[in-house]
Amino acid sequence: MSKLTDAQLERVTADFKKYDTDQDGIVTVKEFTQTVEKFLTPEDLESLLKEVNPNDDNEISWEEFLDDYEKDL
Ligand SMILES: [Ca+2]
Ligand SMILES: [Ca+2]
Repeated sequence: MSKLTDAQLERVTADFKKYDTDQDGIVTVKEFTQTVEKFLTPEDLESLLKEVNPNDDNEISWEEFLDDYEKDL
């Protein structure tokens, strides 16, 4: 499934943990928004959320996060 190198996997894992501010293994849309909103316009935030949370539930799962990372390589 994953074509990432160990170094890439390490980086994406660290990123995911950074967004998971309460460290429960799931990045909620709220956690993600709180982390990135200061860097983004509302429009950019909305389109980014569509990319990382394509099924539009309240969570960005590890699979969704990884998929998006692989797409952006
Ligand atoms: Ca969390
Ligand atoms: Ca989702």
